[in-house]
Amino acid sequence: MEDSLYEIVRVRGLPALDSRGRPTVRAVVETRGGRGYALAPSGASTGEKEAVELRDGGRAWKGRGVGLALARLETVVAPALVGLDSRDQAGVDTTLAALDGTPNKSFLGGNTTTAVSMAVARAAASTSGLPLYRYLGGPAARLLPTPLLNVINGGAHAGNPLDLQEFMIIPVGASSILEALRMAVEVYEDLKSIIAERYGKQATAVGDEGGFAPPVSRAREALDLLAAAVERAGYTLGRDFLLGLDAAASQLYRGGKYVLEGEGLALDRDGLLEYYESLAAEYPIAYLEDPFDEDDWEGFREATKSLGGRMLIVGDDAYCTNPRILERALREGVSNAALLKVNQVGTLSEALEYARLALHSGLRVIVSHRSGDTEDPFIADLAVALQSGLIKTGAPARGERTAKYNRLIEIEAELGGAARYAGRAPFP
Ligand code: 2PG
Ligand code: MG
Repeated sequence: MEDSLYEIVRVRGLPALDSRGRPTVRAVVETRGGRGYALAPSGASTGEKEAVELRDGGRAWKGRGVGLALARLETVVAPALVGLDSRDQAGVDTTLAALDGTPNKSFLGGNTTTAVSMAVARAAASTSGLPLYRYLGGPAARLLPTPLLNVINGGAHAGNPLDLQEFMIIPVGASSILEALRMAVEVYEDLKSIIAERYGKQATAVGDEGGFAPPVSRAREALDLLAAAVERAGYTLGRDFLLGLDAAASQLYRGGKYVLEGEGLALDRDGLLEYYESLAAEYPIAYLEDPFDEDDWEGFREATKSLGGRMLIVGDDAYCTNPRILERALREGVSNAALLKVNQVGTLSEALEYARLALHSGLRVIVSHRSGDTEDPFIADLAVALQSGLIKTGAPARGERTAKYNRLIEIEAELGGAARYAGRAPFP
């Protein structure tokens, strides 16, 4: 195919709404021979070292407008990218970082750079005629990730008093992504019935990621609900399903203590580790994300030492998808898994570098959505491309979450007999 077809000829931005109704950036990139778009997602429990979103302030959109981000996309980014080869992702992303000129993408906005960077990859894929997962992942990309489905929401994502942010079911006993989703949906439906029976129908409203937000305050009550739902759906906990938690513990850390208001506890590092150990003794928890404050790497290390043999200890806010932070963490042996969110670092190339560093050091990588997300299914293709075997993208409900699951179903069908499902393999 002619090289010139890959040349970027036009870069545009448009405002869009995310799943919380807040404005975000859509980028559209045209090459001579194709076209790609992407939308930037947006977090609520953000890490300190994340790429910063550029927001207008003022009264319109309650201060969250993206007018300035779109203006810079048009006047600064577009003229610099036109003429570049869309396949040169690293070159494009280096240009974006140079144009931005800040350590945290605050001039262009991480929302701008993320959308543009992902749209460039899609434009190149579309020009090549390859599906995105194959363009990014090559001929070996055929592993469908095991989903971590957040079906009970707490913390910053819900209005209930639950301290921990996410309670996930993990359908490891399935043999395909479609079967995994069927099993998860059956449990999700039974979970809804059980919540309605125990707490009333008004308790079945959902939180930001499509999980239920029942009026429970203790982690054990939430885990009991999951166990009951798995059983009622006819599955065996520990065999068909494992469980996962995102403590998002930076949100709990106040004045040197981890304050679990719902539990009525204020714990030091050792106390919090004991709390996790006692939960792990009672439930088949195979995944624990951000168990300590993002700067409390000693806590992470101790959790990995004590629990890492039977579960993934995952750095999210602790690493912010930043390859430089991860390099340091790898030297210090902080965790055995790393979460990946492109918009935490602001370009696809940096996220890919982060994934390579982690995977080559034997860490598991989980490709993740944000609590404010969109109908863009980019991360489904990315998870298949990385062959990381794990994706975290919320409950099997709400369009911005199902967009990813539906894309995985589509990829699995396209691969046909060549498709593999990760299942239990990514877990210790
Ligand atoms: C997390 C994410 C996604 P947020 O903490 O892992 O589930 O939440 O996007 O709010 O940072
Ligand atoms: Mg997290």
